[in-house]
Formats: sequence, C-alpha cells, structure tokens
Amino acid sequence: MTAPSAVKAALTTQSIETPSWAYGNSGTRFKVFAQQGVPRTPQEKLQDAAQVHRYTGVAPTVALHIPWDTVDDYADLAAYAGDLGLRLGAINANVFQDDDYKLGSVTHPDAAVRRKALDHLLTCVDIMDATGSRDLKLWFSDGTNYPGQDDIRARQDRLAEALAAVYERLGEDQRMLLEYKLFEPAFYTTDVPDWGTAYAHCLKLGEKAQVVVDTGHHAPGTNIEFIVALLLREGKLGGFDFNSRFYADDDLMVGAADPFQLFRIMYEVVRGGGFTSEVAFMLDQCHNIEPKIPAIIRSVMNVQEATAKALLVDRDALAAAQSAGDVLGANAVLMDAFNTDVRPLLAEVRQEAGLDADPMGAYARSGWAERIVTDRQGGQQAGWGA
Ligand code: AOS
Ligand code: ZN
Ligand code: ZN
Repeated sequence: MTAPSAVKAALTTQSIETPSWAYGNSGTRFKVFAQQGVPRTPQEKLQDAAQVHRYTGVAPTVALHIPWDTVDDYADLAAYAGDLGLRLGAINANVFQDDDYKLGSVTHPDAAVRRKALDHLLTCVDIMDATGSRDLKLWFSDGTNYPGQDDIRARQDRLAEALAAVYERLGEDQRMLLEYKLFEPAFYTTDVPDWGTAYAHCLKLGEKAQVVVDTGHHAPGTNIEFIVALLLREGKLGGFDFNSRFYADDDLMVGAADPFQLFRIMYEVVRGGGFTSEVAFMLDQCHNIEPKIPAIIRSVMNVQEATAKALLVDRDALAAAQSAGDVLGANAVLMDAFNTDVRPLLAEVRQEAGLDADPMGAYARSGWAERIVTDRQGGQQAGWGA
C-alpha cells in the first residue's frame, strides 16, 4: 500500500469544481420540485458554493452556465467570487434552449441559425476573458430524430466549421472542452455521440481542444475507465463531468450509483498521470429531491474517497503481479485499495488543513440552511426541467 503520508499530500492538491446549476431548482421534464432558500442570482449561487468550499476545502472553483448565469459585468462577478474565496471556472455554453435550435445549433441546416449559435459560443469566450476562466465547455444537443431527416456527414462538416471558428478565437491559455453524449434530446443520431467523435474533432483542432468525459453519457456497460486511459495516453483528456447514472443521463450524485466504477476511473487518472490541473474534475449534477448544498458536499467527498483509494493502490505490487501473470494477485492489489476505509484518512487530511473532520456535520451545524430559507424568497430555477 502506498504510504498514507504520500496519499495525504496528493489529496491536498486536488480541486473539484462545482456547477452553478446544481445550486438552483431543477427537475425532470415531468416536474420541478422547488426548494426553499435556493439562490435567486448567480451571486447567491456563489455564496452557496462558498459553503461547499468552506467545509470541504477542495472546491474553490464554480462552473458558470450562459445564459443561466447572465450578469451585466462578468469581471465584477469574478471579483465577487474572489471575495468569497472562490474563482470562476469553466464557462458552459448553451445552444440548446432556443426555438431556433429545434433542428440543431452549429449543425443546423440553415446557415443563419448556425451563425447565431456560433455567435453565442464566441460570446462565451468574451466572458472567459472577463472572468479569467480557462475552459469553455461545449455540449451540443444537436442531432436528428428520424432516418433521412438530415445529412449525417454534412452535419459533421458544419460542426467542424463552428469548432474551428471558436478554436481560432481562444486565447493563449484558454481551452475548449468538447463533451459527448450518447443520445438525448436527439434520439436517432447525435452529432457528438461518443468519445471517438469528440476525439477526432479535437485532434484536428489542436492542443487547446480536449475531450470531456461526462460519466453519465455512455451506454450501459461501457468501460469508462478504458476511455479515460486511452484519452490520457493521447493527451486529450481535458476533464470530467462527474455524476452517477442508473439508466441514462441521470445526473445523480457522483459515487452514489457505482463507487467501484468511480474508483476504477480515478485509478486510471492516477496511473495515466492525469492527477494534475490539466484534467478538470467537475461535477455536473442536479439535486431534484435532496437538499442541494449537502448533496454537493457529499459528492465532493465521494470524489475524494475514490481518489484516496486510487492513490492507495500499491503500484509496485500491482506491476509485479501483472508482469508475473498473477491474475488473482493483481486483482487483489486493486481490491485491497478499493476495500480500504479511507474516511479516517480524509478526516485527518481535513483536520490538518484546519477544517472540521466531518464536512456534512459541520455544514448542518452552521445554520446556513436555515438562514437562506429565511433570507431568500422565490429561488431561481437552474434551467433544467423547465
Ligand atoms: C448535458 O447533458 C451535459 O451533461 C452538459 O454538460 C451539461 O449538463 C450542460 O452543459 C449544463 O449546461
Ligand atoms: Zn455534462
Ligand atoms: Zn449530461
């Protein structure tokens, strides 16, 4: 087993980005269950994110979503985040909630609609300039519902054209993270359905284009850790949208459905040299029925636990067993790490950082949940499930 001190040191370097939309009301297409005290403004979302960071110590950045987090002055918003001890993270573009995008955005058959979508993406880069954000995260709902509806190949050409224009606009230190998703809302073809499509586009674009893996965006049974290992090997893993799924893109708390899968993914990240700031560990979740801030704290802790277990894997023992062809021995090395209870170790990491050993309890005792219910009336919907 790797020395606990080395694991602890590595854990203090991890940061996990929380998404602004997870703090707002959300739901399914059937119903949004409004919660009391949810943020009414982007600033209030940041206040809640600051609580998550305060009790976990590892969630210093917040992803924004445009237009859900539209403000007049983004530099001001970045300064506000700074006052709360936070930074603004990835800018998530939205080219999926406008009537014009019924048949697609950047892949739409009509050039005028494509132009409108591209203009939004370029605006998002302007916002990144103001917020100091490094990453532009692109997820396209583009696709078709019926065979013959549009030309599959032409849609790839239109996509490539738009991505190239955005890539051209990126600053020196900015990146484009392209996210794939198997299906939904399109049900027949999706224009970026899988890692291979995302990878092919990113490869053509250049170094600043990277693939983002949303853990909920695969067919059941897909070996996500293999994708992670491969993308890391190719230098093309830009980050994660972490969440859990039981069926499709469920956006449940990461580590809730399959902590073993999360561990396997984190092991490949550690193994592949991805445990650096080059790989963004982001959450992409919606908390429809559970209280949001504690759910996000729990999610951050779940990522930390999987990371700690991955760091604990005895890599030397594993390599020895693997090269000896010791199938059971190699598997046992991995399982030993997975079956370790890392909660005491993480409690120590927190205490050594001056934090409460128990983030969930500390938040519950803080009174913040009660305070926002009194102070905030008429919380804003995150945008999902409208
Ligand atoms: C959609 O299914 C994707 O997971 C997106 O990453 C994300 O939820 C959206 O971009 C938030 O704006
Ligand atoms: Zn996502
Ligand atoms: Zn998703």
